[in-house]
Amino acid sequence: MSPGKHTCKPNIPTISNSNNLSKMQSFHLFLLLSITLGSVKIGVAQEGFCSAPSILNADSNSRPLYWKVTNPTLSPPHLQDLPGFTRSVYKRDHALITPESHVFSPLPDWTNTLGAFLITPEMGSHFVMYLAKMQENSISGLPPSGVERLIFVVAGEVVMTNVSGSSHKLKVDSYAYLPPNLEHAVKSDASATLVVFERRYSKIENYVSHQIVGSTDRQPLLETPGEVFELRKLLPTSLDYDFNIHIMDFQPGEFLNVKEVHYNQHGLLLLEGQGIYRLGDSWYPVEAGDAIWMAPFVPQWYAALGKTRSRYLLYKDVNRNPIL
Ligand code: UGY
Ligand code: MN
Repeated sequence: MSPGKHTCKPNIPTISNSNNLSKMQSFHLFLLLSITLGSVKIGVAQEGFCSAPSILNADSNSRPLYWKVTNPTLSPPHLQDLPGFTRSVYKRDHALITPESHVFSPLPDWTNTLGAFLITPEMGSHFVMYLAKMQENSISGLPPSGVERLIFVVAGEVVMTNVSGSSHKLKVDSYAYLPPNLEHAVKSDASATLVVFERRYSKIENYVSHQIVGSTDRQPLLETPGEVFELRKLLPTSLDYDFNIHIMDFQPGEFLNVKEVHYNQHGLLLLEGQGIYRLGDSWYPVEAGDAIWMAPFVPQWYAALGKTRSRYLLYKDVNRNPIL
């Protein structure tokens, strides 16, 4: 049996006309029967009639960070030949968009870049979240006037330059926040994948946002009273910023203690690991590469499973009076 194959019940062959068997054939049959009966005995002894594929991935340690996001499992092996199968779901107050249903097309205003919009205002969100697959000699376009942008590198390497000439090399796990109307360009000489968030900046008097460049591993761990997950935030928590990106880590078996229901919206990209996401009354198995839209007030809860850390990146609107 090849590893990863799902099996149920041993397959016992039927014997049609045993009288006509040659000696050699009888010997082979004897061997086959011994092996088959042996496996029946093992099956009965273990009282496990079905076996499932191992969730352990032997070479997962040697892969680059966030490898799974750009090399997702398009469907589990036992469902690969099922026409039309997808785990994606689109409902009034949440959506799960899984990699086998991502649809890429040239990104307007960008060169040599394909984009897949995973969350857009048509769903009810006030922001967009998209994947941008940059190719050789690619260059970003600008967001519309008044719109702020955050890019996070999931694969490859890009260079971000702004109008004042400052230039930053951004590798996997690095990010840049660009305030509204700041002219900038993201360039790549080879293939690179970004997740991008954009929203119309919600301005309040006496506050203004600035360009931020950083990487997750340089962000401090924050207190999470009553929770066990590890939390980092990519942007300052000051009122200058109307959203933040949380990086949340769960060890297998850890889960959100609060069964959250709140006014904030979320856009989530699972960067590593797997688990169960509860959204409203639905419970979804999820894994790295999956994207989730959570509308305001959708009940939400996550439990990490599998053998490795779960890490997700989460857009959350903050610091603004909801009546604004
Ligand atoms: O901060 C949050 O709202 C976050 N804990 N939500 C979530 O993980 N679904
Ligand atoms: Mn939440």
